[in-house]
Amino acid sequence: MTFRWYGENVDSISLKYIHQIPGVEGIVWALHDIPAGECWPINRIEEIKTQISKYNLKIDVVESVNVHEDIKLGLPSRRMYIDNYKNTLKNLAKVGVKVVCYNFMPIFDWVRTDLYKAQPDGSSTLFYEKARLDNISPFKFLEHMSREKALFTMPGWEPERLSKIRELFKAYEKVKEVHLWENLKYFLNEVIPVAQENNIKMAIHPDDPPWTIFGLPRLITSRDNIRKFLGLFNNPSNGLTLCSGSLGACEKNNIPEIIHEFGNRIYFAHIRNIRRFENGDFLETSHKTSDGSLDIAEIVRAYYNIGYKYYIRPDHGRHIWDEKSKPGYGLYDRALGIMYIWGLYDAFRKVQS
Ligand code: CS2
Ligand code: MN
Repeated sequence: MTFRWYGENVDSISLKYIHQIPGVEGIVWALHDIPAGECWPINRIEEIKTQISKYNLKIDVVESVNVHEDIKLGLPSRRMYIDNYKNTLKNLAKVGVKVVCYNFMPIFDWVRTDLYKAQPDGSSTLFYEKARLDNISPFKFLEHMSREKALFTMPGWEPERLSKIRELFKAYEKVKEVHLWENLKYFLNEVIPVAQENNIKMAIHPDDPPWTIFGLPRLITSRDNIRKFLGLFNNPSNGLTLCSGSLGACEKNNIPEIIHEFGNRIYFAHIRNIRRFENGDFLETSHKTSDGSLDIAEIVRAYYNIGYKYYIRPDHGRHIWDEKSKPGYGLYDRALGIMYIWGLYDAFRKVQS
């Protein structure tokens, strides 16, 4: 079991607290201040290792090493950025990193319309209002997001990235879905052999939400597309981050079935529940099965049944007990999520023995 942490002086949660959550063995980390496309320096990587090891926690999983837009756009400058990517992987391997999560979403990482949507019980949570996004230009949407005032900058929403948004939209005008697949294949051909030589499993994160937004193409959205993705470079180092909340926003994505089909290529499991509404909206809920539309108990059972041996983390949580944190990344609700997952695991184990 692992827990995502944004780093000293950045995250509102200390390693000491994370260490106190039952059964957490590792930290999911990244050098968030290094812009996409640059090589991560070994001294910075070692510094994190020292901080985390003090608490007897492992550093096996990195989320994310972000892919530079020029790679997704297939521009000639991708060569340089791919070289940097490979060097980052080699540096990560030196300290024993085993899994690297990344995504291949154009321009935006995950998208929500509300970061702190008030709930009747006094908590708040992330919310996606479909109609609002369908009827707004990306530029108006960004103005709206800056009014939402994220307490802390979120990954994928860094100010320096946002300032380039107009240029990026122009550049993506010519990049259709088929081109994005080609550019992803090119990236995998280059990077997967280096990952394999360095004992690293690459784990792509699904698109969140798993459908086109602002006319930009999206690839990792469904079971069929996951199959296609794994076939682009058929190698054990080319794998998945299976994020239940991202894929599950689309009703036709049956998560337990996906786990059974691709289980041996899932190196990182994100467990999160969401409640889908008929109009296409969705709300992030507690992990409890009855609170959302996803059967988290069945999802955990699927991992249990395939004898899943890789890394799991609770994904986003709500903001409860007046905690102030990055959207989705508070301590309390994610810790509750962990205990729910452990409870299910232990129960399945008991029933089987
Ligand atoms: C998100 C993403 O759902 C999630 O896990 O928080 O920001 C995720 O970290 C990236 O898409 C991974 O590259
Ligand atoms: Mn996720």
